[in-house]
Amino acid sequence: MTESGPSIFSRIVAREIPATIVAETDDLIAIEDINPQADVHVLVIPKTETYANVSELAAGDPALLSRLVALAQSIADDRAGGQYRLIFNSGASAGQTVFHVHAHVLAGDLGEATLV
Ligand code: D5M
Repeated sequence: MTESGPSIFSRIVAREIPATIVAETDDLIAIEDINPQADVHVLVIPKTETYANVSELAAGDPALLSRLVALAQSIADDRAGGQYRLIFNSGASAGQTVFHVHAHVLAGDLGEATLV
């Protein structure tokens, strides 16, 4: 929660705005990215918005980060033979636009995707 209210991902978790949900656990949600950059482009997101970026998550709840990676792997197992690229943008100048930690899972035909 910021001065502008819950993050867009918290609003998706709360079903306040629609998204294509591909997996959900007690503390994670995985959705199709609204602007896909590859064949498979899924966001894996802790339900809590406590952590703005992957470093905060790693420091604050490493077990949750580990579960996030495991969910990314299972999505890639299902959809891309287990091979994938995992990207965390950390900071606006690195391209982060949503300050609620999330991993981009890119897989399949990556095309020209080098950044997200
Ligand atoms: O990535 C933020 C990502 O979040 C970006 O790839 C678009 C995606 N996004 C933003 N809004 C939505 C909704 N409503 N559904 C699905 N995907 C969304 P970043 O690393 O912060 O640049």
